[in-house]
This record gives sequence, structure tokens and C-alpha cells, in this order.
Amino acid sequence: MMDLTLFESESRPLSGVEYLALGSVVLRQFATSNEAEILNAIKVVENVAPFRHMITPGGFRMSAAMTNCGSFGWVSERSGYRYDAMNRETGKPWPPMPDVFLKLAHDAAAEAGFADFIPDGCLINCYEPGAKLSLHQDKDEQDKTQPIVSVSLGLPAVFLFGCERRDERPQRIPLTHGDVVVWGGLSRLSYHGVMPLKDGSHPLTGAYRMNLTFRRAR
Ligand code: MD6
Ligand code: FE
Repeated sequence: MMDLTLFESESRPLSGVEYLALGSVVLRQFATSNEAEILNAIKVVENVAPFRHMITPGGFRMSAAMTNCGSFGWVSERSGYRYDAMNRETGKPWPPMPDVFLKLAHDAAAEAGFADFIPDGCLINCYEPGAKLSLHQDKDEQDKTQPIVSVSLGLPAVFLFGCERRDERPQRIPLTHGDVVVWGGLSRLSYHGVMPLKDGSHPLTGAYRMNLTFRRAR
């Protein structure tokens, strides 16, 4: 992994930028300075749109619990994956994207070289020990020139990233609280996933890992 910290401006000395592949980077600790505000915003969202375990088209219960905010929420059901403006569990639209989320996603994308990223959806994943995410591509979004911005909070996880085909060996990237991964450009359709979460306790999230995945769906 090439370390690009030498090229950083002095205005952001805390965020190390690590190159993953063409079009993708890890911004170490990019979200840490706003952690309290971000975690409060998640509480506000989940009060309106509670976390739930969605069912995959293959009939499996996803091990991470999920909810959404913004104009479009990503949902998985027996009938398939889709973006939906309504939360069918509550019969209401998804709660609005908190300003702190919008700014975080926009600024992280800009830092990674994707100017003017305005997400219209944020999928929030809540992992407990043992929960995982199998290798997959994010391909339900219309405009593949827009990147994906993924924010990790709480317990550490090993992120699998970087193969163009599902049967290739992915990179294993340890992610800790505050790290942000941005992928787009030539790696926009890279397969990625999350290894089963290890037991642990984090001072801010307890026995959970939270992940915010920002997308431009439409
Ligand atoms: C993560 N999540 O939790 C990454 N993609 O670190 C994803 O990549 C993801 O949770 C598509 C649908 C749901 C997800
Ligand atoms: Fe994904």
C-alpha cells in the first residue's frame, strides 16, 4: 500500500491517505473529529427508521442490521435489491440526511479526488460480533461516475476490497473507528465485503460496528 501522507496539505495533518487501487483510497481517521455529532445523528435516524435485518433475494437474513436516510434508501427483499423513497416498514419516507453526514461524505469524496459529490442516500449498517457482509458489487446506482463513501465507526473490522471478479483474492484492509473508504472511477465496481466482526467493546458504540455507506442513487 503506498502511503500518500507526504503529499498532504498541512491543514489536515491527522488524516493519512492510503492508496488502495485506481480510484480508491482509505482516509484514516477522517471522521473522528465529528464522531459525537455523527453518532447522535444516527440515533435521530434510527428513532424514525429502526434498524432491521433485511432478507436477501436468495432468502437469507442479512447479519448486519440496516436502516437508511436521505431521499433514497437501499433495500433488499425476496424480490431483489432496489432504492426506494419510502420505508415500507413504517410507511413513511426515510428521514432526511443530517447535515453532518452530507458534509462528511462530500469532503471525503473531494479529498479522494471526486469533486461535488452530493449523496442522495445513506445506508447505515449495524454489525454485532459475528456479523459479516459477503463479497458483492454496488451496482444498483444509476450514475457509476459517482463514488461510494464508506465511514467506519466503533469496533474494528477487516474490509475486503479490490477484486474485479468474485473469485479473485481481495485485499484485507483493517478499518478502525473514524476511517473512511472512498471508491470510484476504475474501481467503482470492485467486489468488496466485511469479514465476520470480532468480539470487543468500543468506548463510543459498545459491542457494535456502525458503517455509513453514502451513494448517489439517482
Ligand atoms: C460496510 N457495506 O459495511 C460496507 N454494500 O463496511 C457495503 O458495502 C454494502 O452494507 C451494499 C449494500 C449493503 C452494504
Ligand atoms: Fe457494498
